Amino acid sequence: MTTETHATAAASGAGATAQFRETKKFSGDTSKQRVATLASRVINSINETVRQEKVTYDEYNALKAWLIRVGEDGEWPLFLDVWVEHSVEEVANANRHGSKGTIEGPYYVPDAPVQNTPATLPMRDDEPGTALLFQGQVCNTAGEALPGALIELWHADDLGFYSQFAPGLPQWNLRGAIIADKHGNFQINTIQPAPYQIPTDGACGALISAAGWHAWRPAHIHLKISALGHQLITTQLYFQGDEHVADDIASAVKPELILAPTERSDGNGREVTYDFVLDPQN
Ligand code: MBD
Ligand code: FE
Repeated sequence: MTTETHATAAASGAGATAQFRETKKFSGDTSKQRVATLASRVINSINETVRQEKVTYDEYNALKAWLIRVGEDGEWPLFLDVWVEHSVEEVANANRHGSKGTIEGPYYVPDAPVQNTPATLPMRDDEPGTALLFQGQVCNTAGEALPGALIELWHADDLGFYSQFAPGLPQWNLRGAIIADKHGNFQINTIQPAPYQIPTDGACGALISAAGWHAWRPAHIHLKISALGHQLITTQLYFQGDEHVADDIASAVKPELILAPTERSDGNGREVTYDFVLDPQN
């Protein structure tokens, strides 16, 4: 039987690349001046590194071979989201006053099944992992509830794999879109995800092992919170006590994003409350 444990870097990379091409539309109207500024700064910083570190032809050719492999493995989305996106998010959200955002990463899929609160994320009958009740309220920066706010969430399973990017998982496993009630409240039943390991058999894994780094992201739940007239926030929530909270390979943890779930009194797993504050649309 094919299960998520048979995931390969190349297959999940191909999936992430296809998803990006399908869903991320951007206008190609950046001015010549802007392109020239950004491209020359990046190129200059590479040239500076070469001069300062006296990079050899062997090292230059190893870089060339590695870059070729990143493309072959479909790992450009993974590489960029792990090592670059955090600074883009920091710049993009610098002027917000509401809840903290963080990176989206490569595994968001739009149009997950919509449910009203209280909801249970789509999952297998025997979905492994500790049950988690995730609940809270969506408000504006004035503290007023946002009725009908949309909470989209997606996360890895108890083995650290995402549906649609690893084989053998139902299409919408552990992915959903939940509509808050008239008080902006939501209650979502799911399971606690496992920490995520960057695939070790692809180009990014090769870089990580060649550099002597580790390949882990702390366990996390991805979210997009939106409401009419407000700025959508893309974020992630982590779990207190996870050893990788302090050294996320993707540099995407912020102290405000760490959950501390408690045991439920009915013995049914754990529960945690987290409220979201959305900034008004500019
Ligand atoms: C993930 O699950 C993720 O969230 C990021 C940012 C990169 C790789 C895998
Ligand atoms: Fe993730």
